[in-house]
Amino acid sequence: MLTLYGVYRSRASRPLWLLAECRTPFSHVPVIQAYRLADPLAGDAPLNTATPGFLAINPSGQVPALQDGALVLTESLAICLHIARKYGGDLGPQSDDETALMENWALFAATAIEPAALEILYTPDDGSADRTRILRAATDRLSRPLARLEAHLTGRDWLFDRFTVADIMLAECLRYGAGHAPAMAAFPQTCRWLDAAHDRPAFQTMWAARLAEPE
Ligand SMILES: N[C@@H](CCC(=O)N[C@@H](CS)C(=O)NCC(=O)O)C(=O)O
Repeated sequence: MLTLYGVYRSRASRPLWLLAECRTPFSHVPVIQAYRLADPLAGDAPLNTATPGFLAINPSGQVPALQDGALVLTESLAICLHIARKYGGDLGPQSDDETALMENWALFAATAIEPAALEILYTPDDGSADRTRILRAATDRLSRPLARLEAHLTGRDWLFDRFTVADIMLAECLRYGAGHAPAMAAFPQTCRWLDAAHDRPAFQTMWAARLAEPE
C-alpha cells in the first residue's frame, strides 16, 4: 500500500493530483508544515514536519514523502515519477526515451520554472517599488524557459502525445507564478495548456480538497 504524507496545501498537491488521475488506492497522512503552527511540539499539535514520528520518515522535515513498501521518497517530483512509472499506465513513460524526456521536464520544472514562480507567489502585495523590481526580475528569469515551453506546446495539446505526469509536474511548478499576468502575457499556448490541465477532473478533485483545508 502507498502512503503519502503531506497536506494538500503543500507540494503534496503534485502526487495527490497524479494519484487522483491514476485512481490508485493510497493512504493519506495530512502532515502539516511545522512553521504554520504556533507550537508544533505541543502535545495536542497535529502531526507536522517537526514531529519525531515524521522526522523518522523524512529527516529533512519536509512534505511530501511517500512510502511504497520499503521504499521512501522525499522529493515531490521523484515521487510523481515513481508513481507514474509503477501505477500510472500511460500517464508514465512507455519507453526509455520517454523516461529520459519526463526526467528532463521534471528538472526543467524544478530548476528553470519553480524558483522564479515561487518568488512571484511569495512577494507580498504591498505596492512597494521593491515588489515591482522583484516581480520584474522574476518575470525576466521566466521569459527564456517559457519561450522554450511555448514553442514546444505550439501545435500540441500536452507535452507528449497524451496527458502525462510531465504535464502535472510542470503545471504545478508554473502555477505559483501564473497568476502574475505580465509573466504569462507573451505565452498564449502555455496559458491554454495550463487552463486545460486545470480543467481536468482529477485536478479539480485535488483543488477542492486543498480549498477545504484550513489556510
Ligand atoms: N524540493 C522539495 C521541497 C519540499 C518542501 O519545501 N516542502 C515544504 C512544503 S511545500 C515543507 O515541507 N516545508 C516545511 C519546512 O521546510 O520546514 C520537494 O519538491 O518535495
